[in-house]
Amino acid sequence: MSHGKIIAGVIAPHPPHLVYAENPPQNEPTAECGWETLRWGYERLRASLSRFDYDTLVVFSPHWQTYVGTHFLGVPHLKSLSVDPIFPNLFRYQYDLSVDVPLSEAICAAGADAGLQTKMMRNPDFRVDYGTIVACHMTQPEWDKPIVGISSHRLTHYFSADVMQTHMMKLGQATRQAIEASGKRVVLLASHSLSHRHFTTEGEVPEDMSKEHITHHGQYLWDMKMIQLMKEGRTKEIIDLIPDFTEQAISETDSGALTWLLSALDYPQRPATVHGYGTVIGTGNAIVEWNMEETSP
Ligand code: 2X7
Ligand code: FE2
Repeated sequence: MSHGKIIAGVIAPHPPHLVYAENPPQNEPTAECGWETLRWGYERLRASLSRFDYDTLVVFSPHWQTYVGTHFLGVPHLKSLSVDPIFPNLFRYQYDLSVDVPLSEAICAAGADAGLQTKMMRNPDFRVDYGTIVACHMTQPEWDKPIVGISSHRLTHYFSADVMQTHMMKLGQATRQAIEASGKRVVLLASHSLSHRHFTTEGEVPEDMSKEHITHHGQYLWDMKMIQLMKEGRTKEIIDLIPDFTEQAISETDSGALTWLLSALDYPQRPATVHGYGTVIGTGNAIVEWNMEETSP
């Protein structure tokens, strides 16, 4: 069977602050407001995706960190409490989610065929990380679609960003091939921030937006450079810049999420839609969509 398709690829940032400020029933802490430019960006993303049918969300998370290979969620149903270890005051979220295990297994096997170390995660008591949950919640708060969860193999830290990129390009290609063979229509989420230097202290009222700004102007310049390339469809240049961006802006691209996404989309030259940009505790975050169903200009 074929005709499977990636209908869109999205950079879907995961600061827990965004879920906190939305006040969904699953999250225990409550907020008055906050980070609206990003939350409204997610509203625009949801409106854009709602124009198309799809079966599964495939999400790559920097906060599911694995040191031997890439792991995939492999349990059909996962339900528990997810707590952000740095911001337990903001994120204590009761999740209840379904996993598209057949697609997860297919991507895992395609990665292994491409020479990567891959493994299915079969522990029914596994705690799903907040990077997965926040990106999925903000994209599809109804949780009415199954997900595939992909870990971040910490290659940048063991080796270098260049080694990470060679592996994640293969994983992206394997992801695309497995999706095409599955017959499913899929949205990919690369769950990550752009520049990632954050403040080391938090104000008394976390959602006090008078305190929110980028940590350092150099980070902002990097974020704007990368976003401009996305808007112009210059994705191969983004790949070339990821090692420097990762080092100089301490970007969460160290996780491999963006390299995986661009490779899975086959380095799209169509302009990306930037639904929103904003800072969260000093980090730079953008919601960016490459919609593959729209006719390219
Ligand atoms: O994981 C994160 C992040 N990437 C950015 C900002 C704040 C918290 O958590
Ligand atoms: Fe993060």
